[in-house]
Amino acid sequence: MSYMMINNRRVEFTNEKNVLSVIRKSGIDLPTFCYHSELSTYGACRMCVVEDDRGKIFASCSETPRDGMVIYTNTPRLQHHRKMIIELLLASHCRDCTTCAKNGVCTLQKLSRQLGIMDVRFENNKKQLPKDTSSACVIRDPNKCILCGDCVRTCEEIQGLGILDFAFRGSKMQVTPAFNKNLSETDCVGCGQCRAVCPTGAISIKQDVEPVWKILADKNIRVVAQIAPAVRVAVGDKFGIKKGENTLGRLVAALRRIGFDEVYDTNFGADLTVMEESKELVERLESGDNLPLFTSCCPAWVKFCEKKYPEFRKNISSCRSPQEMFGALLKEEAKMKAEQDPRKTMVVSIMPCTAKKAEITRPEHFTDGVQNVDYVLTTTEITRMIQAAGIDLAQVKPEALDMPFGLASGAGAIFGVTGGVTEAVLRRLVNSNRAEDLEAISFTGVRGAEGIKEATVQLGGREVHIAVVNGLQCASEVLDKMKAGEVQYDFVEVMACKRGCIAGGGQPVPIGPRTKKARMEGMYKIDSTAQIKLSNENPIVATVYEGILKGKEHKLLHNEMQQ
Ligand code: HC1
Ligand code: SF4
Repeated sequence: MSYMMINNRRVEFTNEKNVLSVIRKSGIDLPTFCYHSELSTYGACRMCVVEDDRGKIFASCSETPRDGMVIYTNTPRLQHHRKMIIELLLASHCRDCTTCAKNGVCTLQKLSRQLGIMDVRFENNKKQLPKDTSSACVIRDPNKCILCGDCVRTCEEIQGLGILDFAFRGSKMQVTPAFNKNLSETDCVGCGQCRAVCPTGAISIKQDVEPVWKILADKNIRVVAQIAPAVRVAVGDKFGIKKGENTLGRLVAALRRIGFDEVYDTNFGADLTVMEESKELVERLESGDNLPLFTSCCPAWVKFCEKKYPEFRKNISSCRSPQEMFGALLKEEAKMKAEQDPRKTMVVSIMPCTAKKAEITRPEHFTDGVQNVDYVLTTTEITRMIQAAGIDLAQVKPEALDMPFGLASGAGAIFGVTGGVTEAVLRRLVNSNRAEDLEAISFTGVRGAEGIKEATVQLGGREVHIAVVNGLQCASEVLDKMKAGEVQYDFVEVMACKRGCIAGGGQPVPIGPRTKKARMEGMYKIDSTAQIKLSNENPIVATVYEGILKGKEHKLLHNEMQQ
């Protein structure tokens, strides 16, 4: 075991990739703007500088740990250095913190406070640039960019898209799409991962809070909420609730208090997706057409496939995503009950995802000309609404979801984590709720954080080859290999965000490795304590197939434009 001396204390290390990781392991939260363990090391912000015993100052993120190293992390020289960096950043930064989307969660703001910067000596004479509000998912404000490059590397290295890059030189340097285009003119898929890593308000979520307050106040509108699987393990973050804890009951109570008429579970929509997608897989396996079947619940992935690999468009499942299936069902139910309740029904989805904001506007997600889902609020937006209403989620007594759509299986719950859709479909096809069988499915290789996972299972007397992918760069790798004939699959699940929706672009930040782990564990815990494990064992699923859905399964649950 090697060791180094950090601030005169001995710290052991093994395979940490840089000095910064050893420092953080020792319990010191050294500040950085540009370091993320899953991205390449950029070393540009210089906030993580340390000093060695010979007075040399260096960036700890870019230095390999060596046995016997002696370093100091908070000397007067380092304090001066860090303060100077922040002052210079503030000198060319707009100062509208009170109205900024990142107010309270901005790293620049946090470090200014921590380092005791009370005044900025330099005047900001930088020309103000226009905001880019063209995307349905995120807003880009170049005036708040500190050029850390986190978004650039995330988009390139994790998503393989490279929409954003550095342009111009010196004091004119900017992060922008190529040719200074608006995001809506690029191949941006709206996943919001750039927003999730942005330390300031340079990239923020497109807000739908105001129109939702408006409909909540309108007595002629029945406002129905559906809550996505991954929201419940993240919405507690800003209320001091333990990371990864299931706060569904508290959230339901809070939504009722802020005016939602009914509150349902998107996990129920996921159960419907399992029913339809497993049927579709069996049909395609029998016919041999359009294999592999690609999942369709992640709109960022669907858009990516359409733009970058249009030759595979036909492989995407015709199933609507769970939020869309559920939205269509809720609108149909409202139509059938119009005589008893003449109010207009509007559906608001509470989602971890920014791309879902664009999904609801796509033409195939209208049924008979009516939009299935009217608004998407991210976990971050609903957090703000709950706070604005003066509600402390940690103090709210949990309440049950409304019926009839408040009952979902564990299979529906795990949609929020990479591999969950596949596991849920396999449960349906194996059709056994014996503990050994459920465990065997969970051990096929579909669980875990790797970007590409492979599994082979026996179904109906044949081997079914599966790939589970998270991150669009990994999706490119798989599709390129498929094109080259190097791999062959029958079923491919793709989620754009690393580890799935638990780390979606609309979730509360920061989303570090520990947060991701806690949220993943939280999702699996919901499943392990669920009384119903299989989607086809959810009694409400059977009821809706016999009732509202009868004869309308395709119209309501599938993407009509694709058939
Ligand atoms: Fe997801 Fe899905 S799991 S896509 O990540 O299939 O957003 O949570 O709601 O629709 O169910 C997101 C999450 C979510 C859908 C489901
Ligand atoms: Fe949205 Fe989930 Fe896809 Fe991320 S993985 S873009 S959160 S649907």
